[in-house]
Amino acid sequence: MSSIARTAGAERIGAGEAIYLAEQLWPIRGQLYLGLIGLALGGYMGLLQALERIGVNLYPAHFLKSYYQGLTLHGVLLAFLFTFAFSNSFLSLTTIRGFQRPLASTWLAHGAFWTMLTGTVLAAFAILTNQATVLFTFYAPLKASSLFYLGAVFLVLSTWLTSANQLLTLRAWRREHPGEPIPLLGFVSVVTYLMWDLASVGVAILVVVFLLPWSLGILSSVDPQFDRVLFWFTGHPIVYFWLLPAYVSWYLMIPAQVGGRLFSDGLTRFVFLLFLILSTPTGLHHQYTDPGLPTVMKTVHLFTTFAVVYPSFITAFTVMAALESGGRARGGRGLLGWIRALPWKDPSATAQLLAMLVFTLGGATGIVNASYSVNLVVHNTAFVPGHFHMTVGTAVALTAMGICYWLIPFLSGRELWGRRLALAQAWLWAIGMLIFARGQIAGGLSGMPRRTAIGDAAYLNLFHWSLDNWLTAIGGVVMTTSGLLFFVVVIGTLFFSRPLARPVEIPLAEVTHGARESWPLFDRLSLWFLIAVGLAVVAYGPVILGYLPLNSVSPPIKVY
Ligand code: HAS
Ligand code: CU1
Repeated sequence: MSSIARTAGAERIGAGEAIYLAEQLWPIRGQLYLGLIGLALGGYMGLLQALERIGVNLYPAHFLKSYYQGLTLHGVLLAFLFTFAFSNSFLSLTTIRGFQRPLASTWLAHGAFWTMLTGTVLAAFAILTNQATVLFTFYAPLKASSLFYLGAVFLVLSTWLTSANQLLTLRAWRREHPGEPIPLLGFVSVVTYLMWDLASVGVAILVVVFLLPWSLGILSSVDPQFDRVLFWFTGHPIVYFWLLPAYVSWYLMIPAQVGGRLFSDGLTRFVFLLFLILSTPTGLHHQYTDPGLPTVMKTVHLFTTFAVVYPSFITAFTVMAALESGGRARGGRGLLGWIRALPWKDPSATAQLLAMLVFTLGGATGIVNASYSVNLVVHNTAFVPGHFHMTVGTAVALTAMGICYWLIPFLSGRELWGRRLALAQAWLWAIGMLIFARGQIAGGLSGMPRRTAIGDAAYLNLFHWSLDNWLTAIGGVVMTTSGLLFFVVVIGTLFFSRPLARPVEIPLAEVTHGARESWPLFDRLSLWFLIAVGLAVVAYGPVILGYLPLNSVSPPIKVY
């Protein structure tokens, strides 16, 4: 009842349900648009990097002192600002829709926006004034200005406030619905953030206990190796914090958008719980080549990494089943006819279908990375950016753009402007990305290092990377064109489009095997969280205990 009482004065958009309070919608909108600004600027830096590959150096023309300044901007704006802000915005909305009630705290919703903005301003200021050329992994002993680390603190804080708000909303919902299964959309939204709450502890300790005091001169030196352990404690599961909002859409929204059904409520819960418990105890797969860490524990993390691939395999089959049911309901016949029958004229669905297709390759290259012995060949080569542009750069980013094609009309009350442009945008992104990834992956396999201004490298002529670099550059230009189209559509929708004739609804799938067939055990979230903590302790306890005492010998270094 309280939710109904609280809806007085609500802004009536979407399905016309007054669960979306105007004062809660503005921080949701604000974070979405802030994230998109990050996407625009960060993406633009990508163009400079791609062109650098063929010897076109545009950095001075953009008042950037070095390739590394641009690359830091690229990584931080895209991997932290865009992803976090989009996630906070989208999963706050799905929390409201899932629980069919407003968020428990408007204060926390506003807090999430303001901390996100503060973090962005601090980190962007540090990078733009060339005080932070440490890339998005900010490995010590590379040192940035304290403003950069403070910015990171605020960005993470913003995600924690969002999570706290979700948990309070879940508690309020439980009081109102004793004994009922948690609504699936609410469940996946909350579990995504629970996973991240645990995962982010590593980087929180790293920044607050070590890097921030070090950058302020309170600590004179740090232990770079130990810092890497803390970084990768968060650094692997962060990729699932980026990915799971896309999975929320693939599981719960795309089936509705293609006219199909989600296969199983219980299986969906199970997949998200597997991510909760298995995402964190895997970080050493980023450190296979690091000295000073026990091989046995690297091998343990190898196995957990392969375990966390499993929920993505389930996802591939489940989502495919939903797509097939949609394609057949739309008249698709035969073995593959259902694929043609999918709504390829709908830019929102098409963008996400293409994101899934590219993710098949992104996932496969992840399995290559994860294989200990093969990793020794590809580690620190251009193969790795090849991998992660097909995952975060496409599965996540292109899905987010696809979501925006209904979300922005939903939030702004205006029709999507330029549907054909949006459709072209989706295809260009996927095609550009495949060309780009082909360049990076082939280059990486023939030894091209990552994070290097290759166009300027003295040894460039000793290698046969010319085709790889050209493909990277061409792919980058095609993606930039796609990015430009995306923002043309967004701006067209916000400023030049008609008000919606009919309200847009948040697409929500029907489920073949519903909540009644799921297990109540899945809803005991504190139990699952404890299991996740337990596994993280088992996977990291021996690594950390065996490592101590710290070897804090490294003074700060600023190279660029
Ligand atoms: Fe990764 C490095 C292993 C997934 C991102 N990864 C990175 C880095 C980033 C990143 C940013 O083990 C670089 C970090 C740095 O700066 O150093 N990754 C994996 C594995 C997976 C994986 C095993 N990565 C991701 C995701 C990311 C991401 C997701 C972002 C969102 N990654 C590694 C390793 C490294 C690494 C090593 C370190 C490398 C090194 O040496 O430095 C798995 O989770 C992947 C599982 C995914 C699948 C794909 C399932 C497919 C689906 C689509 C189905 C398609 C359908 C379409 C339904 C198995 C779900 C049908 C459509 C029709 C139209 C019919
Ligand atoms: Cu990883």
